[in-house]
Amino acid sequence: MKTLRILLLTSFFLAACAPVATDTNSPSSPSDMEGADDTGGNGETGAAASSDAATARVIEITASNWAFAPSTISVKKGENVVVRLRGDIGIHGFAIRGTNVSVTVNPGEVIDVTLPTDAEGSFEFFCNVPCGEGHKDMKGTLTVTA
Ligand SMILES: [Cu+2]
Repeated sequence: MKTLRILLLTSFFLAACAPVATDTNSPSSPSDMEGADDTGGNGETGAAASSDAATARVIEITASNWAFAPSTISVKKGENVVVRLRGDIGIHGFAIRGTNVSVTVNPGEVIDVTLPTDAEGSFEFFCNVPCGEGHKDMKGTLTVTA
């Protein structure tokens, strides 16, 4: 029953999307590349999320006991940046002061975090999960330059 329902939903969406895509494409320019991409993207689940990560600059940060590596990262204001947080040893948090960024990463886990780059300045990032004796030293600096 579940499969049937998904099939019905999928075909409904495809049926609903197809005429819209054709209508918007035909009068303007049939060879429009953006229109072609949109039609393809609608059929894929999670296409929006993966295309975000595809256009962003990815900075890998590893969290272990008791440090982030690297502990200083620098980005441009307005730049599309994703921090790929990789859990190595221990369970740690990754939070950026003055922002709503706050995630927890387990050993072996990889979490993508979109960096807020709308404000210039120096922002401390730190572990906000009590993780042992080095917890309070587990911090770094995010610099957003003009
Ligand atoms: Cu900690």
